[in-house]
Amino acid sequence: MGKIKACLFDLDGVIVDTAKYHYIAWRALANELGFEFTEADNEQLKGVSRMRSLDILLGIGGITLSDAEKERLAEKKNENYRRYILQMQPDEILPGAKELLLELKEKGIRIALGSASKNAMTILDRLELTDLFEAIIDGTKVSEAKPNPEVFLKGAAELGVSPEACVVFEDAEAGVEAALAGKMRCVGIGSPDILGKANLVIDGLHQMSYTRLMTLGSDE
Ligand code: B16
Ligand code: MG
Repeated sequence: MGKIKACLFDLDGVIVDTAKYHYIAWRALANELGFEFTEADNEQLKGVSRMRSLDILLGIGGITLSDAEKERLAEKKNENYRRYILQMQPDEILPGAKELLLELKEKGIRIALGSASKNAMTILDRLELTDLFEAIIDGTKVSEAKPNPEVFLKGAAELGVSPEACVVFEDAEAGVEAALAGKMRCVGIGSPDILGKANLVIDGLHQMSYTRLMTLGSDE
């Protein structure tokens, strides 16, 4: 295990909870198509790309559509979702996230974003966090979805840090798998039942610090 030089952060579920807005927008679409979409159903969409999310939703409703129609519905959902994220405020940043980013930056740890979202820039701007990230890799910059490690490997490359010196923070199982596939260490944010493959699982970034980060790769 090499020295830790960089941290790569997922966005939704790690820095901010946008899942609630995704849920409202996906549920509206499902209702329009004539079926229910529950909060439990929404769990399946976390960390998953927009088009894959739509496929899962249509599967729940037992609906088959043409690619053109799917594009139209994904766009419609996104327009609805953006109405919510354009109203977001910095106080929606999850506990401890900004404090950790500032502490790591001060200690010389390099910081990148690795998110599946094509709306990541809008969200970071609304939260006034954009300047804290040296590299931002989002859904507009990758061709392979998590668990493929592309998003994190691109982040490490843009920082000029080797994957072995990176730690990824992720709330989705596919994201943890992506980090490990990229030969990075990973801290899971959420339940050990789901994120058990991660090197460490915590409830949120309020439980992380520079000192604790440095213990990763040792015996913790
Ligand atoms: P968009 P992350 C993911 O973000 C979300 O968890 C997932 O629910 C969403 O479908 C995906 O972004 C795509 O988002 O529609 O904004 O492009 O967790 O990878 O930061
Ligand atoms: Mg996430």
